[in-house]
Amino acid sequence: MDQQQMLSEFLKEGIREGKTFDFERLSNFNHLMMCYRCAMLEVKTKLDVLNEELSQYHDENPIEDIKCRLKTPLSIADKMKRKNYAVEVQNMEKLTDIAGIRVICSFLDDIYMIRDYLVKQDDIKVLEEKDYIKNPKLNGYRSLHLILQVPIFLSNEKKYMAVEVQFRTIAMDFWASSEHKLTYKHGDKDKEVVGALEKCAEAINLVDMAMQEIKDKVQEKKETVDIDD
Ligand code: 0O2
Repeated sequence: MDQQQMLSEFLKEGIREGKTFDFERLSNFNHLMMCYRCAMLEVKTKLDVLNEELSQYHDENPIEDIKCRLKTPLSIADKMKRKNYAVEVQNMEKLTDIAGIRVICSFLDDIYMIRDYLVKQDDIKVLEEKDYIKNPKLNGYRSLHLILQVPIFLSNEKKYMAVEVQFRTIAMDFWASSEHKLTYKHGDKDKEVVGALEKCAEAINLVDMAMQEIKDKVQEKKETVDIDD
């Protein structure tokens, strides 16, 4: 899809309402999407740097995977409509999840360790934090969500952009992506399916906690051996 098609997809609703397509809008839209891409790169680099350092000094990689995505124009427009914003470029920055990063960690404690290291960096501001691990959603969804604000430095502009970061364990990610395919996006509220998914979320949570316990014991043993040596 070329950039002009992307914008017209985004502005479809506006155009239907009789607004005209113009190149200034196209250029503003493209500029903003580029800014979101840059902000996503900034945060991804910070996470890569932390993972690199932590892997060097602990013999484990706390981060298993990092996935980045920019919302598609259609999904931006859909969300704006859901929030009752006019589908216009100047309203895009009211959404805080156009740039999104998903950080998949091995263990529960890795999530909070990486979170703490990330938010203490002095160019990062936490705009919002939702801990769906400590307070899971009713359907069983677990993840730690942060909305961060980061500066990006362009040739003649410094701009603050919002980036959503979701932290999950591998097990939580397995549940969330399966649930996403099965119900989340099409709003299927079949009681049996919802109940079964809730049970799976509970089982997954028990596995995450058991794995954390094993990790703590292994760590403890290692420390005792190190002291004895
Ligand atoms: P996508 O396609 O993943 O980007 P809102 O986004 O306005 O509906 P809010 O409060 O802004 O709600 O966001 P919240 O609750 O922090 O969750 C936003 C994102 O978290 C979603 O983005 C999903 O990625 C994920 N999420 C939240 N709840 C669930 C859930 O029950 N199941 C699954 N699988 N994912 C969830 P998007 O934009 O909806 O979708």
